Amino acid sequence: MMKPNLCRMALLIVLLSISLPGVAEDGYQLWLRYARVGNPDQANRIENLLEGVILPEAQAGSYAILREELSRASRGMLGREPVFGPGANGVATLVIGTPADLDLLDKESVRSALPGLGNEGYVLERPDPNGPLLIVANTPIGALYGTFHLLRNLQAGLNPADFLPLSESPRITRRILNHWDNLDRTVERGYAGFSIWDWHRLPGYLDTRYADYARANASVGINGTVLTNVNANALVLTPPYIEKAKALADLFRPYGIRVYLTARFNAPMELGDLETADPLDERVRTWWKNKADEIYEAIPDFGGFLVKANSEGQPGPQNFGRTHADGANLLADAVAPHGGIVMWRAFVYSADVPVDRAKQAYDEFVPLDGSFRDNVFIQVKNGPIDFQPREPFHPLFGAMEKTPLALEVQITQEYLGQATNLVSLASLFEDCLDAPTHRPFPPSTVASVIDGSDYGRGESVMAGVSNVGTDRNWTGHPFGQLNWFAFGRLAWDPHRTSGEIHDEWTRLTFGTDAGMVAAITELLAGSWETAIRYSTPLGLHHLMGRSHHYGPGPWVEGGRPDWTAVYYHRADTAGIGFDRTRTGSRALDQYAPEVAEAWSDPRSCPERYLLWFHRVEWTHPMGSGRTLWDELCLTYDRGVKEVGDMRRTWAGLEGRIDPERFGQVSQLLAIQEKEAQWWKNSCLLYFQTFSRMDFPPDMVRPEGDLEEYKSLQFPYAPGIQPSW
Ligand code: GCW
Repeated sequence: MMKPNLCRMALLIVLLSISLPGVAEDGYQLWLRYARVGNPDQANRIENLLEGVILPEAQAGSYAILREELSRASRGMLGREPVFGPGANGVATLVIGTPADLDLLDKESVRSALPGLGNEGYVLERPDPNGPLLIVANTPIGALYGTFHLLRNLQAGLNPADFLPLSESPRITRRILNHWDNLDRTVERGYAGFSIWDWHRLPGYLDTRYADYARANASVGINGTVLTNVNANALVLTPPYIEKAKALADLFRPYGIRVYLTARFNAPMELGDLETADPLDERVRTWWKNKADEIYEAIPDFGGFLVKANSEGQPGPQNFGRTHADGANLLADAVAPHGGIVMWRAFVYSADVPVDRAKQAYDEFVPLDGSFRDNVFIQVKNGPIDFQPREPFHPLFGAMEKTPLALEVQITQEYLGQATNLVSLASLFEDCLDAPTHRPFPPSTVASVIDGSDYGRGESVMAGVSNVGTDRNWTGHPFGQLNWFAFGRLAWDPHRTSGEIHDEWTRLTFGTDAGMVAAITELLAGSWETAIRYSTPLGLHHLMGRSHHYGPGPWVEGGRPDWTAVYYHRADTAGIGFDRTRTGSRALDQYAPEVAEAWSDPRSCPERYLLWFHRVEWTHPMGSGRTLWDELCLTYDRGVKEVGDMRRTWAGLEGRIDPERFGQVSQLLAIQEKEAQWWKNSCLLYFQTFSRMDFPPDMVRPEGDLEEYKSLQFPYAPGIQPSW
């Protein structure tokens, strides 16, 4: 037994080591580090706030979590526990709860804000300048979200006087992580180790990571998690796995998080119960109804099913001569009595259909508009191909007036450098959300389509393919954490800007030193464009290595055409690019006329989309006055140089960031620079075989040997689906 004094000293040492600059941090705490506050004024303000905290008593549930979070925050930021209950002289400094829990209704302003807040919103205010700060919500979850908001702002160094009063509620009702996690713990397109779901030891053993995962999600408002891969395994629908999923659902519930599962369409057959999965067959309908009842019996707030059907080898209703609507409605009817939803993915395309892959989802789904049940969401990727470094927004957004659409973005960086490249996806998500669709009516944007405001709909969904794994820092690259954070912040409010998110995340993750924050936010602001420049500039897409998608592979050909690179860039001696105008695949016609018109002329089409929509000659004149070839070369070159700049910026932060994360990011940026050079060299040497033009003099000439680049193999690159 340690003596009490020793014990206190040990605690002090631990507490000090959490926050001292220069002490290593392993990244496990994510943006919830609660580092010791160095600024004495801010420390004072926080101290004053936490010296009389009133909140409902609870042994378990959301209020217990909330109380523990306040304790952690106080221990970290101040080095001591908050005072729960009235402080000295019986004074309350922070009061948290719902009107039912607390006698708060005498505060007129709070009362009037509450009806509009829904189940997840909150008010933060100090109605009496000398009185307590109030966090009021309609539910304990709302109170938890409000508390996270306050703690986030305090950690970021903000003074409550500058942000009070405020009230917030989410613009999107279901903010869901999609895990492409398999039951054997591999993660498809996962670059941060293995799945955090330890299926074998569930339900008996609950890894402490589960609660930390839930906290992290709740802190940014994520309220749903699809536990399993869309390339689905029917086993997850069997009783032992339902028990395992229930254990997670029970743990996540007080954090406001619901569990969802992926449904393998052929499950009634694969689990050995029926010889068909035809959605119109009565036995199949009964099977799914019973299955849904069984799941809801175990998990009363089960969110519903996510389905990938008739896509990349997954079974679906078309195997039985039925439509996507027949399939989606089958599952929707099964979960409807329990309030569940179905997220049916629009990521469908077939090599047997002789139509531009970019057009296929629209062609398939628009004719079905109006035939889906009310609890079906069609889940659409941000762009029409597949999470490429940059895509124009998907033409389905705004094109289905009678069917709610969910937006699916990819947080894991399958095509954006995986876990070795520093790329802010806040910029990519923002670019998509802000895109003007002109449909259903100007000024519609992807955000106003998916948050339901254009249609006056109450329910809405935004999904993000998770980048979380068993790596100590959760996301592999320390900056991958930003992309998880950004997803949550944008799903809560799709109108937030990437600049705000960068600033907030940097302060929470690295501290509030103004020079450091300025340097990192600048680095983040350019990082997405930089990655596009050195990999797929000017509208190029799908140039990556085969199957593992790691690194460049513009030469990939043979096999299924729409899985090659040559299908997309179409380079030959005459030119390069995919003609999607009326002289080509006519994919542009799937957009609203205003959009199609703006992009249809190669001379006026934004250069970022040029080769996405147009096939042009190598000498095509660009806005800069240069030829396309020269512009392409200089853009790749610029991308590489910008990674050099990023390295220099980071190197300049030595001593201002803890050595562990500083060292990790330094090494990763060095890898990123090599990979950027590899992309540039491979792509330019390859494309030069068609352009037959010299490299412009004002660039660093590509080095190396094309044949050697082509011969590189990566048989154990991470994230490949074992069955592929
Ligand atoms: O991006 C592609 C991936 C596949 C993935 C598929 C999809 C889950 O390469 O690994 O499968 O998209 O979204 O279904």
